[in-house]
Amino acid sequence: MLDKYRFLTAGESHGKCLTAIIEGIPAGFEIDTALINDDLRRRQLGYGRGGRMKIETDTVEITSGVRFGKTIGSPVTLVIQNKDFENWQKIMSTDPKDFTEEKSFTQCRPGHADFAGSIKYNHQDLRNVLERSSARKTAIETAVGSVAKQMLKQFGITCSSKIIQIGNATENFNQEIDNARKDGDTLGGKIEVTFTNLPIGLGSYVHWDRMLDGKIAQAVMSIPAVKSVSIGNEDSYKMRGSEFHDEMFIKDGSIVRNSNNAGGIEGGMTNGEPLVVTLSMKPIPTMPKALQTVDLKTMQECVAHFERSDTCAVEACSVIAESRIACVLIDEFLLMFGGDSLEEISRKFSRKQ
Ligand code: EPS
Repeated sequence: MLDKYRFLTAGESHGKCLTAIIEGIPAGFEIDTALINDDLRRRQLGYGRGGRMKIETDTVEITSGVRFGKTIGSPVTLVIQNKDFENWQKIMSTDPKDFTEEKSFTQCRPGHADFAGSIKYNHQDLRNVLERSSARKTAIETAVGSVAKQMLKQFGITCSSKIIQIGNATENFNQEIDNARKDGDTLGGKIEVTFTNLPIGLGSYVHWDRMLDGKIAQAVMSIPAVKSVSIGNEDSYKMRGSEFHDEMFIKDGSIVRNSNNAGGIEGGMTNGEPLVVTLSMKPIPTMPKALQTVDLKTMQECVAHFERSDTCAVEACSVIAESRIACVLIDEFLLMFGGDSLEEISRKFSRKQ
Protein backbone atom coordinates (compact mmCIF):
# COMPACT_ATOMS: atom_id res chain seq x y z
CA MET A 1 0.00 0.00 0.00
CA LEU A 2 1.34 3.42 -0.91
CA ASP A 3 1.83 5.97 1.92
CA LYS A 4 0.39 9.22 0.60
CA TYR A 5 -1.59 8.22 -2.49
CA ARG A 6 -3.52 5.33 -1.00
CA PHE A 7 -6.23 3.47 -2.83
CA LEU A 8 -8.29 0.32 -2.74
CA THR A 9 -10.17 -1.15 -5.66
CA ALA A 10 -13.10 -3.55 -5.65
CA GLY A 11 -15.14 -5.36 -8.27
CA GLU A 12 -15.40 -8.61 -10.19
CA SER A 13 -14.93 -9.05 -13.94
CA HIS A 14 -18.65 -9.71 -14.56
CA GLY A 15 -19.98 -8.01 -11.45
CA LYS A 16 -21.97 -4.81 -11.51
CA CYS A 17 -19.09 -2.34 -11.46
CA LEU A 18 -15.47 -1.64 -10.58
CA THR A 19 -14.81 0.88 -7.80
CA ALA A 20 -11.79 2.67 -6.35
CA ILE A 21 -11.42 4.98 -3.38
CA ILE A 22 -8.30 7.14 -3.45
CA GLU A 23 -7.28 8.71 -0.13
CA GLY A 24 -4.66 11.43 0.21
CA ILE A 25 -5.23 13.72 -2.75
CA PRO A 26 -4.67 17.30 -1.57
CA ALA A 27 -7.20 20.01 -2.43
CA GLY A 28 -6.95 22.08 -5.59
CA PHE A 29 -5.76 19.57 -8.21
CA GLU A 30 -7.58 19.75 -11.54
CA ILE A 31 -9.06 16.37 -12.49
CA ASP A 32 -10.62 16.01 -15.93
CA THR A 33 -12.94 13.02 -16.37
CA ALA A 34 -12.42 13.16 -20.15
CA LEU A 35 -8.68 12.54 -19.71
CA ILE A 36 -9.36 9.49 -17.52
CA ASN A 37 -11.73 8.22 -20.21
CA ASP A 38 -9.01 8.72 -22.84
CA ASP A 39 -6.76 6.37 -20.88
CA LEU A 40 -9.60 3.89 -20.42
CA ARG A 41 -10.14 3.95 -24.18
CA ARG A 42 -6.42 3.44 -24.81
CA ARG A 43 -6.50 0.41 -22.48
CA GLN A 44 -9.34 -1.11 -24.49
CA LEU A 45 -7.72 -0.60 -27.88
CA GLY A 46 -4.80 -2.38 -29.47
CA TYR A 47 -4.64 -5.09 -32.07
CA GLY A 48 -5.55 -8.53 -30.75
CA ARG A 49 -8.17 -7.63 -28.16
CA GLY A 50 -11.09 -10.02 -27.73
CA GLY A 51 -14.89 -10.09 -27.49
CA ARG A 52 -15.26 -8.38 -24.12
CA MET A 53 -13.80 -5.15 -25.48
CA LYS A 54 -16.57 -5.06 -28.10
CA ILE A 55 -19.15 -5.09 -25.28
CA GLU A 56 -17.58 -2.49 -23.00
CA THR A 57 -17.01 1.23 -23.55
CA ASP A 58 -15.28 1.94 -20.27
CA THR A 59 -16.08 5.36 -18.81
CA VAL A 60 -15.51 6.59 -15.29
CA GLU A 61 -17.89 8.35 -12.96
CA ILE A 62 -16.35 10.40 -10.14
CA THR A 63 -18.75 10.14 -7.21
CA SER A 64 -16.81 11.97 -4.49
CA GLY A 65 -13.85 14.22 -3.77
CA VAL A 66 -14.13 16.55 -6.79
CA ARG A 67 -16.18 19.75 -7.18
CA PHE A 68 -16.24 21.84 -10.34
CA GLY A 69 -13.25 19.97 -11.75
CA LYS A 70 -10.97 20.31 -8.71
CA THR A 71 -10.18 18.01 -5.79
CA ILE A 72 -11.44 19.20 -2.39
CA GLY A 73 -9.17 17.10 -0.16
CA SER A 74 -11.69 14.35 0.60
CA PRO A 75 -11.45 10.78 -0.73
CA VAL A 76 -11.97 10.51 -4.49
CA THR A 77 -14.25 7.68 -5.56
CA LEU A 78 -14.19 6.32 -9.11
CA VAL A 79 -16.75 3.92 -10.59
CA ILE A 80 -16.74 2.05 -13.92
CA GLN A 81 -19.87 0.09 -14.80
CA ASN A 82 -19.45 -3.38 -16.33
CA LYS A 83 -21.92 -3.39 -19.25
CA ASP A 84 -21.49 -7.15 -19.51
CA PHE A 85 -23.09 -7.52 -16.04
CA GLU A 86 -26.46 -7.48 -17.82
CA ASN A 87 -25.59 -10.85 -19.35
CA TRP A 88 -24.25 -12.28 -16.06
CA GLN A 89 -26.81 -11.12 -13.51
CA LYS A 90 -27.88 -14.62 -12.48
CA ILE A 91 -24.37 -16.07 -12.47
CA MET A 92 -22.98 -13.14 -10.45
CA SER A 93 -26.01 -12.77 -8.20
CA THR A 94 -25.46 -11.98 -4.52
CA ASP A 95 -28.73 -13.77 -3.71
CA PRO A 96 -28.30 -17.38 -2.47
CA LYS A 97 -31.60 -18.35 -4.16
CA ASP A 98 -29.94 -17.94 -7.59
CA PHE A 99 -27.32 -20.63 -6.92
CA THR A 100 -27.18 -23.64 -9.26
CA GLU A 101 -24.30 -26.05 -9.42
CA GLU A 102 -24.44 -26.33 -13.24
CA LYS A 103 -23.10 -22.80 -13.50
CA SER A 104 -19.78 -23.65 -11.84
CA PHE A 105 -16.58 -24.60 -13.67
CA THR A 106 -13.80 -26.79 -12.36
CA GLN A 107 -11.29 -27.24 -15.24
CA CYS A 108 -8.45 -24.98 -14.11
CA ARG A 109 -6.49 -22.89 -16.62
CA PRO A 110 -2.73 -23.51 -16.42
CA GLY A 111 -0.95 -20.19 -16.03
CA HIS A 112 -3.89 -18.49 -14.31
CA ALA A 113 -4.85 -18.13 -10.64
CA ASP A 114 -7.44 -20.95 -10.78
CA PHE A 115 -5.45 -23.82 -9.24
CA ALA A 116 -3.69 -22.09 -6.35
CA GLY A 117 -6.63 -19.73 -5.79
CA SER A 118 -9.11 -22.59 -5.39
CA ILE A 119 -6.92 -24.27 -2.78
CA LYS A 120 -6.09 -21.05 -0.96
CA TYR A 121 -9.70 -19.81 -0.63
CA ASN A 122 -11.30 -23.28 -0.58
CA HIS A 123 -13.38 -22.57 -3.68
CA GLN A 124 -15.04 -25.51 -5.47
CA ASP A 125 -16.29 -23.21 -8.24
CA LEU A 126 -13.33 -21.68 -10.07
CA ARG A 127 -15.49 -18.74 -11.12
CA ASN A 128 -14.96 -17.41 -7.58
CA VAL A 129 -11.24 -17.18 -8.45
CA LEU A 130 -11.59 -16.10 -12.08
CA GLU A 131 -13.80 -13.13 -11.33
CA ARG A 132 -11.30 -11.17 -9.27
CA SER A 133 -8.09 -12.57 -10.74
CA SER A 134 -9.23 -11.45 -14.22
CA ALA A 135 -7.34 -8.56 -15.75
CA ARG A 136 -10.67 -6.76 -15.93
CA LYS A 137 -9.76 -4.98 -12.66
CA THR A 138 -6.94 -3.20 -14.50
CA ALA A 139 -9.63 -0.90 -15.93
CA ILE A 140 -10.21 0.74 -12.54
CA GLU A 141 -6.45 0.65 -11.80
CA THR A 142 -5.89 2.54 -15.05
CA ALA A 143 -8.37 5.19 -13.89
CA VAL A 144 -6.60 5.55 -10.52
CA GLY A 145 -3.26 5.94 -12.33
CA SER A 146 -4.78 8.39 -14.77
CA VAL A 147 -5.68 10.67 -11.84
CA ALA A 148 -2.06 10.34 -10.65
CA LYS A 149 -0.83 11.24 -14.16
CA GLN A 150 -2.98 14.37 -14.18
CA MET A 151 -1.54 15.40 -10.80
CA LEU A 152 2.02 14.85 -12.01
CA LYS A 153 1.29 16.78 -15.22
CA GLN A 154 0.46 19.84 -13.10
CA PHE A 155 4.18 19.83 -12.18
CA GLY A 156 5.34 19.27 -15.75
CA ILE A 157 5.92 15.50 -15.37
CA THR A 158 4.76 13.56 -18.42
CA CYS A 159 4.81 9.94 -19.57
CA SER A 160 4.71 7.84 -22.71
CA SER A 161 4.99 4.17 -23.58
CA LYS A 162 5.83 2.07 -26.61
CA ILE A 163 5.75 -1.57 -27.62
CA ILE A 164 9.18 -2.95 -28.44
CA GLN A 165 8.31 -6.55 -29.23
CA ILE A 166 5.30 -8.85 -29.69
CA GLY A 167 6.26 -12.51 -29.34
CA ASN A 168 9.38 -12.80 -31.47
CA ALA A 169 8.46 -9.90 -33.74
CA THR A 170 10.11 -6.47 -33.54
CA GLU A 171 7.99 -5.22 -36.48
CA ASN A 172 4.80 -6.34 -38.28
CA PHE A 173 3.12 -6.85 -34.91
CA ASN A 174 -0.35 -7.24 -36.43
CA GLN A 175 0.82 -10.07 -38.68
CA GLU A 176 2.32 -11.86 -35.68
CA ILE A 177 -0.96 -11.43 -33.77
CA ASP A 178 -3.03 -12.65 -36.76
CA ASN A 179 -0.87 -15.77 -36.99
CA ALA A 180 -1.33 -16.53 -33.30
CA ARG A 181 -5.09 -15.92 -33.50
CA LYS A 182 -5.41 -18.35 -36.43
CA ASP A 183 -3.74 -21.00 -34.29
CA GLY A 184 -6.05 -20.27 -31.34
CA ASP A 185 -2.98 -19.08 -29.47
CA THR A 186 -1.92 -16.02 -27.47
CA LEU A 187 1.11 -13.71 -27.43
CA GLY A 188 3.03 -11.60 -24.95
CA GLY A 189 5.56 -8.88 -25.55
CA LYS A 190 7.90 -6.24 -24.31
CA ILE A 191 7.06 -2.61 -23.41
CA GLU A 192 9.03 0.52 -22.56
CA VAL A 193 7.55 3.25 -20.36
CA THR A 194 9.23 6.65 -19.94
CA PHE A 195 8.55 9.50 -17.48
CA THR A 196 10.28 12.83 -18.02
CA ASN A 197 10.83 15.98 -15.99
CA LEU A 198 10.91 14.24 -12.62
CA PRO A 199 12.45 16.20 -9.74
CA ILE A 200 15.73 14.87 -8.39
CA GLY A 201 15.54 12.79 -5.21
CA LEU A 202 12.22 10.90 -5.37
CA GLY A 203 12.77 7.66 -3.43
CA SER A 204 15.67 7.17 -1.02
CA TYR A 205 18.85 5.17 -0.44
CA VAL A 206 18.44 4.97 3.36
CA HIS A 207 16.30 1.80 3.62
CA TRP A 208 15.61 -1.06 1.21
CA ASP A 209 11.88 -0.42 1.17
CA ARG A 210 12.29 3.25 0.24
CA MET A 211 14.31 2.59 -2.94
CA LEU A 212 12.29 3.93 -5.88
CA ASP A 213 13.45 1.20 -8.27
CA GLY A 214 12.21 -1.45 -5.82
CA LYS A 215 8.83 0.26 -5.48
CA ILE A 216 8.44 0.56 -9.26
CA ALA A 217 9.42 -3.08 -9.74
CA GLN A 218 6.73 -4.21 -7.29
CA ALA A 219 4.08 -1.99 -8.88
CA VAL A 220 4.84 -3.18 -12.41
CA MET A 221 5.56 -6.84 -11.63
CA SER A 222 2.11 -7.18 -10.06
CA ILE A 223 0.29 -6.26 -13.28
CA PRO A 224 -1.37 -9.50 -14.44
CA ALA A 225 0.91 -11.45 -16.82
CA VAL A 226 4.01 -9.27 -16.28
CA LYS A 227 7.04 -11.50 -15.78
CA SER A 228 10.00 -9.11 -15.65
CA VAL A 229 10.78 -5.47 -14.98
CA SER A 230 14.01 -3.58 -15.50
CA ILE A 231 15.13 0.01 -15.23
CA GLY A 232 17.57 1.52 -17.71
CA ASN A 233 19.81 -0.48 -20.00
CA GLU A 234 18.75 -4.13 -19.78
CA ASP A 235 22.24 -5.25 -20.82
CA SER A 236 23.94 -3.77 -17.74
CA TYR A 237 25.13 -7.18 -16.55
CA LYS A 238 27.04 -7.69 -19.80
CA MET A 239 28.76 -4.31 -19.80
CA ARG A 240 31.88 -3.02 -18.13
CA GLY A 241 31.46 -0.30 -15.52
CA SER A 242 33.31 2.20 -17.69
CA GLU A 243 30.82 1.55 -20.51
CA PHE A 244 27.67 1.42 -18.40
CA HIS A 245 27.85 4.32 -15.97
CA ASP A 246 26.58 7.66 -17.19
CA GLU A 247 29.50 10.08 -16.87
CA MET A 248 28.81 13.66 -15.80
CA PHE A 249 29.94 16.88 -17.49
CA ILE A 250 29.38 20.61 -17.13
CA LYS A 251 27.68 22.43 -20.00
CA ASP A 252 26.60 26.08 -19.74
CA GLY A 253 26.90 25.87 -15.96
CA SER A 254 24.66 22.77 -15.65
CA ILE A 255 25.45 19.11 -15.00
CA VAL A 256 24.79 17.02 -18.13
CA ARG A 257 25.22 13.40 -19.20
CA ASN A 258 25.65 11.87 -22.63
CA SER A 259 23.91 8.59 -21.79
CA ASN A 260 21.12 7.28 -19.55
CA ASN A 261 21.99 3.64 -18.95
CA ALA A 262 20.81 4.03 -15.34
CA GLY A 263 17.32 4.78 -16.64
CA GLY A 264 16.90 7.82 -14.41
CA ILE A 265 17.53 6.13 -11.05
CA GLU A 266 20.77 6.06 -9.05
CA GLY A 267 20.93 4.91 -5.43
CA GLY A 268 17.18 4.27 -5.40
CA MET A 269 16.42 7.93 -6.26
CA THR A 270 15.50 9.85 -9.38
CA ASN A 271 18.56 11.64 -10.76
CA GLY A 272 16.87 14.11 -13.10
CA GLU A 273 17.25 11.97 -16.24
CA PRO A 274 14.20 10.34 -17.88
CA LEU A 275 12.89 7.33 -15.96
CA VAL A 276 12.93 4.37 -18.37
CA VAL A 277 11.17 1.15 -17.32
CA THR A 278 11.08 -1.98 -19.50
CA LEU A 279 8.68 -4.84 -18.79
CA SER A 280 7.84 -8.15 -20.38
CA MET A 281 4.40 -9.72 -20.48
CA LYS A 282 3.75 -13.42 -20.88
CA PRO A 283 1.09 -14.72 -23.31
CA ILE A 284 -2.37 -14.65 -21.72
CA PRO A 285 -3.27 -18.06 -20.25
CA THR A 286 -6.96 -17.97 -21.21
CA MET A 287 -6.79 -19.33 -24.75
CA PRO A 288 -8.85 -21.14 -27.41
CA LYS A 289 -6.13 -23.72 -28.14
CA ALA A 290 -6.92 -26.37 -25.58
CA LEU A 291 -4.31 -26.65 -22.83
CA GLN A 292 -4.05 -29.94 -21.01
CA THR A 293 -5.17 -29.69 -17.40
CA VAL A 294 -7.10 -31.35 -14.57
CA ASP A 295 -10.75 -31.07 -13.58
CA LEU A 296 -10.52 -30.35 -9.86
CA LYS A 297 -13.97 -31.87 -9.21
CA THR A 298 -13.58 -35.18 -11.04
CA MET A 299 -9.77 -35.32 -10.72
CA GLN A 300 -9.65 -36.44 -14.37
CA GLU A 301 -7.43 -35.01 -17.07
CA CYS A 302 -9.31 -32.62 -19.38
CA VAL A 303 -8.85 -29.42 -21.38
CA ALA A 304 -8.82 -25.99 -19.76
CA HIS A 305 -11.92 -23.83 -19.35
CA PHE A 306 -12.35 -21.22 -22.10
CA GLU A 307 -15.03 -18.58 -22.59
CA ARG A 308 -13.24 -15.92 -24.61
CA SER A 309 -9.99 -14.01 -24.41
CA ASP A 310 -7.61 -11.59 -26.06
CA THR A 311 -5.01 -12.90 -28.48
CA CYS A 312 -2.67 -10.17 -27.30
CA ALA A 313 -3.14 -7.49 -24.62
CA VAL A 314 0.36 -5.98 -24.70
CA GLU A 315 -0.92 -2.56 -25.78
CA ALA A 316 -3.40 -2.54 -22.89
CA CYS A 317 -0.57 -3.54 -20.57
CA SER A 318 1.47 -0.50 -21.65
CA VAL A 319 -1.33 1.84 -20.48
CA ILE A 320 -1.68 -0.08 -17.22
CA ALA A 321 2.09 0.15 -16.63
CA GLU A 322 2.00 3.94 -17.14
CA SER A 323 -0.73 4.07 -14.52
CA ARG A 324 1.00 1.86 -11.97
CA ILE A 325 4.25 3.82 -12.22
CA ALA A 326 2.35 7.12 -12.01
CA CYS A 327 0.82 5.99 -8.70
CA VAL A 328 4.27 5.26 -7.25
CA LEU A 329 5.65 8.57 -8.52
CA ILE A 330 2.81 10.74 -7.20
CA ASP A 331 3.14 8.94 -3.87
CA GLU A 332 6.85 9.81 -3.73
CA PHE A 333 6.13 13.31 -4.94
CA LEU A 334 3.62 13.85 -2.11
CA LEU A 335 6.09 12.37 0.39
CA MET A 336 8.67 14.93 -0.71
CA PHE A 337 6.53 18.01 -1.35
CA GLY A 338 3.27 17.06 0.39
CA GLY A 339 0.74 19.45 1.89
CA ASP A 340 -3.00 19.90 2.18
CA SER A 341 -3.43 21.98 -0.95
CA LEU A 342 -1.93 22.42 -4.40
CA GLU A 343 -0.77 25.91 -3.37
CA GLU A 344 1.17 24.57 -0.37
CA ILE A 345 2.75 21.82 -2.49
CA SER A 346 3.63 24.30 -5.26
CA ARG A 347 5.43 26.53 -2.74
CA LYS A 348 7.52 23.60 -1.45
CA PHE A 349 8.15 22.39 -4.99
CA SER A 350 9.39 25.76 -6.28
CA ARG A 351 11.70 26.19 -3.26
CA LYS A 352 13.46 22.92 -4.16
CA GLN A 353 13.87 23.64 -7.88
C1 EPS B 1 -10.42 -7.97 -19.55
C2 EPS B 1 -11.65 -8.47 -19.40
C3 EPS B 1 -11.84 -9.94 -19.36
C4 EPS B 1 -10.84 -10.64 -20.26
C5 EPS B 1 -9.41 -10.24 -20.01
C6 EPS B 1 -9.22 -8.79 -19.71
O1 EPS B 1 -13.14 -10.10 -19.78
P1 EPS B 1 -13.89 -11.51 -20.03
O2 EPS B 1 -13.39 -12.45 -18.97
O3 EPS B 1 -15.34 -11.18 -19.90
O4 EPS B 1 -13.53 -11.90 -21.43
O5 EPS B 1 -11.11 -10.33 -21.62
O6 EPS B 1 -8.89 -10.95 -18.95
C7 EPS B 1 -8.35 -12.18 -19.18
C8 EPS B 1 -8.35 -12.79 -20.32
C9 EPS B 1 -7.70 -12.79 -18.04
O7 EPS B 1 -7.29 -13.96 -18.20
O8 EPS B 1 -7.62 -12.18 -16.98
C10 EPS B 1 -10.22 -6.51 -19.58
O9 EPS B 1 -11.15 -5.70 -19.31
O10 EPS B 1 -9.07 -6.09 -19.84
